[in-house]
Amino acid sequence: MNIIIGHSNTDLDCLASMLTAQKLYPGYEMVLSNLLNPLTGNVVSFYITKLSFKRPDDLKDQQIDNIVVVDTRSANRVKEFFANIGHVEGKIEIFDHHPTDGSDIPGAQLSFVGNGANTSTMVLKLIERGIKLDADEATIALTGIFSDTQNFTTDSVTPDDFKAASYLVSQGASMKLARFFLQPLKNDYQISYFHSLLNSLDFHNLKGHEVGVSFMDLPNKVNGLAAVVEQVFSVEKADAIFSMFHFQSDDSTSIIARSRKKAVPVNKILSVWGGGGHEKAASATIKKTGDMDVPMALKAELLKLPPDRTAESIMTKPAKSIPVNVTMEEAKRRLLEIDHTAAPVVDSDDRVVGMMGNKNIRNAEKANSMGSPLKTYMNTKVILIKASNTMREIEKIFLENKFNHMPVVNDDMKLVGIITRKDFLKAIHEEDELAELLQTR
Ligand SMILES: [Mn+2]
Repeated sequence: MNIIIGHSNTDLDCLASMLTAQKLYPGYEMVLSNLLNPLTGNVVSFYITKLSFKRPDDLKDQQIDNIVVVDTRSANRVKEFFANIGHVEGKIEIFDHHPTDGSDIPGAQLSFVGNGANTSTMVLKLIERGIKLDADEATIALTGIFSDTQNFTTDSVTPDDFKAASYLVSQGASMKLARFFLQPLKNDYQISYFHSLLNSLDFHNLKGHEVGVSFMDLPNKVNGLAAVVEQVFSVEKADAIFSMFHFQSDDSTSIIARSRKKAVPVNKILSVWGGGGHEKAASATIKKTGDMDVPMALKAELLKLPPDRTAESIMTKPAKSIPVNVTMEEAKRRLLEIDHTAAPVVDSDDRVVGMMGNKNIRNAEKANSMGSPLKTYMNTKVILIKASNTMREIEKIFLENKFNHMPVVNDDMKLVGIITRKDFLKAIHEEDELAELLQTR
């Protein structure tokens, strides 16, 4: 028997990768994990008459010739299949878009393409070979791409993800159905947990990272909590959230975490409890909670994070300024030299007392009073950023004020730098690269 497998806790990209792999490898049997994520469970149940799967148990005592593995290269994530497989006669081929977790399946031939969704890579192969899909297959594949790329908004998205999606739409993929399958909370109890979770989140600013933390004590285990956490995360703007669920029935505690910031890698943080996942989504289970104060232990882990960037690390320094005691004529000359549309005005102690911009100069020119003191024309309303302000705080300052140039001051209120909106956006854009630097330090 030739088989196609994906990772345990099968997600939509994995399911779609299996389905598209079967178009490339006709006659191969899809073997489905015993553990499906809730969205995958829904798709499988709606298409149960169309899709046929073997289960890991069906592999027992079977001769397995060739294996195609999709959406994972990790031996840890395919254990439930290989536990039932003896000697593999033929070859093992892997199609994956994840970096290695250090436990690559041995003896396999790896094809790694770093698209946002693994399904995209498979679909491109279908395009290459002129293989068509029916509307249902195209819909499932598109759902997989939407899901892993978070509707084409993850950093990992490539032009090929769009190319694959475009092909799937041409094959009749239904947006209506894709939307329906991606609707995460299908059960009433999930909606109710969604509201409780939203209300129980506590926000902490930990070294500049905004982290939401919740703890719920539940009598019994519940399915679909990850989807609830995901949904809460999508409406909250925290950098990361950690939702702890204690189940009284067996005294276990699950921690489900989501992050949108590379400097807060949830998989690394949860790895102390043997958690799995990736930087942006991970979970861990503490089997016997006992006397352990899980929220405290989690906070201790979070405090090990490197601090977020501050105004000091993203500002332009030294800030060029204009002394307050000059004339408008001189102010104009200085501003030209500074080559910005505005600059801070400082007193003899380097304290910011106002802002001088092109507009102020034009006003003085119109009034024909370039000889008058700068003071008469400068903007006295100044918004200051403190050198210690975090990215979050800077963001808030920019959102609440319309100025483009924000002087940065130290604890003594002396001018030390300047941040423009462009500087801030550039810093956001470069966040990931900087986060990597911070972590390797
Ligand atoms: Mn994937």
